[in-house]
Amino acid sequence: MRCLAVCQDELLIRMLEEILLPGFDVEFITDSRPLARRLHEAGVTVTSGDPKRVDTYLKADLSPSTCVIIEDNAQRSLKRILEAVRDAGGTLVYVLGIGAASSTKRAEALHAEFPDVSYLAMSELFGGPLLTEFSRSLTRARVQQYQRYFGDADRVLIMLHNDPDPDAMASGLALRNVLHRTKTTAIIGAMAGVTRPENLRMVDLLDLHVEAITQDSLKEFDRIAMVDVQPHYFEGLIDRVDLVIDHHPEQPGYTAVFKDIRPDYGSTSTILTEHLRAVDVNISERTATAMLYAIKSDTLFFNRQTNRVDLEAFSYLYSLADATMIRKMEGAEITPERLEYVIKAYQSGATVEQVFCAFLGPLSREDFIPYVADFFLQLEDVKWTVVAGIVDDSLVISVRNLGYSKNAGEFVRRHFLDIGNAGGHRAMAKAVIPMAAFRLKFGDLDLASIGARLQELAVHFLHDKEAKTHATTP
Ligand SMILES: [Mn+2]
Repeated sequence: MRCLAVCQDELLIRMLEEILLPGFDVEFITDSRPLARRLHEAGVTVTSGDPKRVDTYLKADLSPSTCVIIEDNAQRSLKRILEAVRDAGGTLVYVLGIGAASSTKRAEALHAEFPDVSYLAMSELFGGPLLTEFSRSLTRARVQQYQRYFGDADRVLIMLHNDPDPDAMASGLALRNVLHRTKTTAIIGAMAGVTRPENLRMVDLLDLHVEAITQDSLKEFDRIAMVDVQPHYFEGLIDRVDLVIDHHPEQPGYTAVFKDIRPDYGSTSTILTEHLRAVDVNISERTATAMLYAIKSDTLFFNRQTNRVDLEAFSYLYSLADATMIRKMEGAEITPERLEYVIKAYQSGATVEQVFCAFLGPLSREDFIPYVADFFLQLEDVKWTVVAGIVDDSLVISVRNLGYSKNAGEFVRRHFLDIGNAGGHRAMAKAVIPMAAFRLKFGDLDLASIGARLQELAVHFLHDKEAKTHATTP
């Protein structure tokens, strides 16, 4: 393809030549004779001419299929140049903004008069890659610092939260790689092991080991790192660590020699992907698979709190990971036990005004509750699910909705924060309330009535909010 570039700046000409030459037949037009001569001697195809004159383009053999690039260095002659190009029959026209103070305004003004001309600002074209590079060097400096600090330790502990999830385990693996350590010199551990079936399946398929850590065994380590969790979680057991890498909001009340906490990231694995890339550590298929699965599950496959960086990490890891393995791990979601609770919920639950509500009774494990809540959200005509059960004498409630309706977190906080733990996002929330406290507030309900009471609360909450919305709308 033929390309005619109207430029006055030597740097821009040399850069465009480098970028376009392999695919395009490029010819430059400049109004400075000395510049044209110098570039010509350097082997650049360039002619000098007045870019405001139609015959300059006719001489250059401009046709409707020629791609025309015009440098805009904020001078007033741009319109006259564009008119000349148009009159000479140019149709594929691009303006490259360089040094124009407000490129958006300039682009708009130009568009009004020349609707077919595309405006490209140089700062936008280069900004993205350049900022990525800069932030990578910042990350590199950070990572090298903690690598050195961990360098002379005999035994390192990488601590995860209780009942570790995919993000915690994948981050543990990744950090071990960043530290260039093996499973004997960097132990991945937790105070309470993995229980959820899909997480156990991940442990199994990827041959992971999460060691049981006790308060006593903490002393056996020279350095302690924490991933996907912060020290406050351990309620005083660990108040000082060497490194914290986490994507949950930063908590006070502990000291860490190094920390990298980024609450706007969808997963800790995303942060660690950046660490690995910043110091050019090879990511094995196993680690990439674990991290990819972690990003998928922590962001609910980009359905919640996802950032551009999560997508970037995901697409980077995708080519390194084993996709078949991930499908196998995901298949573990459905187990006979879970199906039993789905059936129970189906039989005992009810849908009222698009709110599905079910009470599962006493349970051996908590994860049945969010599982059932997620499951029924797939039902046609269900927009909210509220599923509860009793675990260890506490009422555990999971709330889900399709995200574009009212806030699930606000619902649980309004009704349960005064008697237990309650919190969450717009689309998913959870409450854990001691049964005694629940009975004190809501009366001594029999088991069959708890579901119905929760449903009333949810339906009422939705109506209440609607009423408020109308009241504030004039
Ligand atoms: Mn996480």
